[in-house]
Amino acid sequence: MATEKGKKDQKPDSKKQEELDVHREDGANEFLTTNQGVRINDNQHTLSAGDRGPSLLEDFIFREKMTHFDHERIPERVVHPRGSGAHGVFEAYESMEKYTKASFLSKKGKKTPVFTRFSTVVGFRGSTDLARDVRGFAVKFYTDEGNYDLVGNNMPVFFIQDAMKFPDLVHSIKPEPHNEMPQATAAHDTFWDFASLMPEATHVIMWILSGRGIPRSYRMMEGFGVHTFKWVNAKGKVTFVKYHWKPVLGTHGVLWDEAQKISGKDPDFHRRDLWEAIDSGSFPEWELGVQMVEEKDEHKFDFDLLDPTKLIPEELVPVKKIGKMTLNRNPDNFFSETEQVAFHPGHVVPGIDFSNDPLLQGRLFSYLDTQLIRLGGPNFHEIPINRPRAPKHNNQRDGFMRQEVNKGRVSYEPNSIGGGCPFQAGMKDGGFVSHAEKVDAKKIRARSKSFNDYFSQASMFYHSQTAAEKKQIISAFQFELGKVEIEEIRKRMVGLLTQVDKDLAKQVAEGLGFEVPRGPMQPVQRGVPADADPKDYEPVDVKQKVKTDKALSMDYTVKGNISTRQVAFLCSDGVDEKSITPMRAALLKEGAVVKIIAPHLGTIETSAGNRIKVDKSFSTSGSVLFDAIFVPSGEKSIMMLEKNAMAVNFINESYKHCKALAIEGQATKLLKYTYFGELAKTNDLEEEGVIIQENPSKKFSKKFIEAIGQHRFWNRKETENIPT
Ligand code: HDE
Repeated sequence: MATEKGKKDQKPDSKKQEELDVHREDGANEFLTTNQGVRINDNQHTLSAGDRGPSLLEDFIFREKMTHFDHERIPERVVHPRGSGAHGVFEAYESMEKYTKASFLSKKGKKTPVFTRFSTVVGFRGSTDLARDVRGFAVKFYTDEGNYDLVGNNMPVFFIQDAMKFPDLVHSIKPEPHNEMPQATAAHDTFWDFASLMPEATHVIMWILSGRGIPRSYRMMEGFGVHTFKWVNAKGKVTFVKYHWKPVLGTHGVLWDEAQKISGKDPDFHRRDLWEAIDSGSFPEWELGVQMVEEKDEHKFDFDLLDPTKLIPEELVPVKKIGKMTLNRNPDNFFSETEQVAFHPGHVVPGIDFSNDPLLQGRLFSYLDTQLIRLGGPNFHEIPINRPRAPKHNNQRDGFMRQEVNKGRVSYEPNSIGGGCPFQAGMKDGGFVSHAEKVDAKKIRARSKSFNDYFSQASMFYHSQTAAEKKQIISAFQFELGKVEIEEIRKRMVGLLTQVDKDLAKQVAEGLGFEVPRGPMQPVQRGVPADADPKDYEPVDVKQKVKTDKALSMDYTVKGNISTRQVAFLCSDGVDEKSITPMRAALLKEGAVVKIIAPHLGTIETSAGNRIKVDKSFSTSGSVLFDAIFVPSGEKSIMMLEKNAMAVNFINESYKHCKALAIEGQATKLLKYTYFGELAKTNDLEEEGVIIQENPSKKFSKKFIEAIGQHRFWNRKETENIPT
């Protein structure tokens, strides 16, 4: 629940917020009424013939209440049903007028209200946040020239090259149709069957099976527009752009073992994390960046700019940061705002246009179409969260749930009765004009051969990862393919992996208990049109100029900021205040969140006889919900913790998951119960983020803070063998 304090910290400072205020409803200090405004006297009983008799049909109050309830649900999104949203503001760093006439990017310091929704793709609305999946990253800019939606993902490439394949992709990855299993995962036969027959999916699969597929937080993910878009300036000059959102807190992921446990402990982990960060005034921020390519350079790359399975390596075209988005207000109502918000890549403003990416072109149809069923008709743009801030006038009329009351006799154009209004806008008045691209072509169903390089960027991605990241990808493949029942599919997929990296394929195969299939790849029965020559669809091996790109590794990300990092203090009665107090103060100063975890809720008594509040008991918490763990000193407290299996498990599991640990004073006695206690006797584990301190020292908290700032110590050895 939002605290009163938190609410006040949130900043309803935009025009869009003022507009939403008109629609906000608050029942505080008001009478309960029907939808017609009639005050209700008894909300406990239906109207009946006597106190033991049948209910009466005339009970309009009951019927209205129940009918509304019966109709509460709307269809969830066909993809991306589970998500979380927040309001915020985008501020431009400088004028981009040279490249685009979009007004929200035209002036340094210009602020534009936004609503952003993050999502998983596959799981239903009630599924877990920590599924291994792509994350949606959709931003609606309420610009003064109309709404602009940048509907992206947390990965810069997609599974397929042509929109025609989207329903097949989604059918394969969703729960299987006969028994609706499994939930929120790609780890089943139909997805890997499809993927192993669609070599173009290999690149995005590498991303999903890396830490990007299991983010630490929505606030710690990158976002990408995926497709190449066009920017058009006032003179009509085109620049191709790729969009990037870079999180100020860095890009971080969790381990798969952790993700699975979080899904049990707190399936709302990402939703809660976003909500609490905003609620506490630690507003998440992302910088918007663009990679710009001049129109004349469209064909200068080893890949096709129109191919959504390819990225432009940052080594080739650097990302220019052009603004910052800050999310500073939680929604008041999940359904009204987060559920009803309707994004559409076709919501563009003058200065922004589409490339001919065949996936993007298909999306331009799908998003409007899907809202018609999801939100029940053509007037979804009138729902408050979807309304543009820019004035809206046209001759569209009627339809289910129309709210606008259009005045006058005229709903057509041209007209003389209405004085020709509303007018078409010339370019100087901000009228949208599509980029006049010359197209002279035959009407065909085909794909350019420049799209046929399926593996070189998948290899580039894999080769850009650190050793620890590669290890995670290998075990992710072993898990995902290990869930596949049909062996032929596993083998076919490993066959594809040989094209990415021979060693990767070998190690994955080892985990699956077979040898890498020898010889030429089995013929891939991938989608080849009936009368086409399969040779035209053979993968081509393009030697990319860029073999590795450090921007592709999460290890290369921003580190050192511990703001909002969750730190568990493991305590019991008798904990030493002199140990807790300075550590807590030092962490809070850096913006971290401290939680006292103890064997029971309520309070515990410190060695000095004071009582401190317990935030969570061991049974309602778990190490996987934290970034770092501190075990403070205190003889009695430690004696109780060493007998508590959950406390010892908390420490071992944090070590296993490569988290920063600080152990002080008498707490070092606990080391003998841990899996790294022996190691700590002979090795200095500080380099690996384990800070052990027998006697109090000022440097202690500093070292711990530095360790938390590293996010994780992925190189910690032999952690897989720790049983938890
Ligand atoms: Fe989507 N996608 N998509 N998608 N997509 C939807 O629209 C679709 C694609 C993305 O928080 C749907 O309103 C097609 C790429 C996000 O509300 C639907 C194709 C990217 C969201 C749809 C794609 C995305 C959606 C379902 C291939 C990254 C959630 C509900 C041609 C650039 C938006 C809805 C939100 C949602 C169709 C591929 C991102 C059915 C046909 C590529 C973030 O219209």
